[in-house]
Amino acid sequence: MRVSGTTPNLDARAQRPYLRAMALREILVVPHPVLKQVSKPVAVVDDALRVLMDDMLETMYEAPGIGLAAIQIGVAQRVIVMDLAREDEPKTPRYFVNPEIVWASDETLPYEEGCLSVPEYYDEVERPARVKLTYLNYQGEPVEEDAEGMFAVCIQHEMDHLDGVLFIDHLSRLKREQAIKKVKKLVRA
Ligand code: GNR
Ligand code: NI
Repeated sequence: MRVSGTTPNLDARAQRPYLRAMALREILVVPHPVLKQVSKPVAVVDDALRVLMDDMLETMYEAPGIGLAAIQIGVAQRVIVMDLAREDEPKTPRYFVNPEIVWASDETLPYEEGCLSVPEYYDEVERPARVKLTYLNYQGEPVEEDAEGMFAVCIQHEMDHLDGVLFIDHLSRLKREQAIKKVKKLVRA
């Protein structure tokens, strides 16, 4: 029982409002029109943007997925989060602000892709096997990096989202329509 007259510390967050819980955000699915929007470059990497990136990461882990673009939670800014670590490995969160591909290999790599915005549909997409990209990290520092394998697949998939392009847009119209039909049915259920 409390007997002292000191301020109760029932809610540390109420006393320290700068400590904010991360928040889960809703992931938009096809055929949501916002997914077709072209996202805008980020002007400055500040605390508000880091709050967005924290929320995106938590939403991605919960889904679960290995990458998430801001437009998938309805925010048209050029921001991506990613974690390619396996479940049994320590987390390796990564953040990409205003990413640009500055080089892509002629060699391509076919890979069976999925997308949190096209749930439960998977199909093969062929993309450059290696890319060189530039971006700003969580601290807003410029980075140049080479990507190959799963990293190359995922960053290209995510960067497509920033331009309103989904992996099913790389498939035949028939397959794309089948995928959207499947998601609509799933959403109804
Ligand atoms: O979680 C995801 N898995 C995945 C698998 C193969 C190729 C790309 C991806 S990205 C996807 C998460 C997502 O939709 N990101 O936009
Ligand atoms: Ni996706």
